[in-house]
Amino acid sequence: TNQERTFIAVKPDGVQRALVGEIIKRFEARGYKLVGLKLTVPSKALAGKHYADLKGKPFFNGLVDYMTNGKAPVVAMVWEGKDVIRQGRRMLGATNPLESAPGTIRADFCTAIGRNIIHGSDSYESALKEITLWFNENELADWVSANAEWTDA
Ligand code: DAT
Ligand code: MG
Repeated sequence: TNQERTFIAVKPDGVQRALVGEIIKRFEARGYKLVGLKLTVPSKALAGKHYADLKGKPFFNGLVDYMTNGKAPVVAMVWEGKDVIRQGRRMLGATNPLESAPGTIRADFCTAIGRNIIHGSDSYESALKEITLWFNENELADWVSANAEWTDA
């Protein structure tokens, strides 16, 4: 099924820059369903697991510090809907804002790869891993959107 879930997080710079509402608005307006939402300052262990594939990169320590130093929390979310993993990545835009297409979140709201305001899972396997890492099962809401018959045909 294409009814899938993805992990989306507004990073601390996105929270500081008051872009949480704008980002939620884009996913809601697209027709996606919010099933998980919380403010949290992740531990270094959590951030390290989240970015495990980047261990050894020169920017890894800076990345973990920026995510975990508590200057602002992360807004962790789970969104559900048709093709939401791939569509979510398209809505975010390329990792480097210099390469992000205009109209994407990163192109519209940021300039630096190291402060690119938002995370989105890049595959089904990543989404499953990240949702499990950031949320307990009882923090996810199973609910039927009244819009579903109009958005999901
Ligand atoms: P994405 O967040 O688009 O999945 P990624 O998984 O390759 O990109 O990297 C995770 C984050 O690490 C990215 O959003 C920002 C940071 N990052 C990646 N490459 C970087 C670089 N060359 N310099 C600084 N930060 C970088
Ligand atoms: Mg990634």
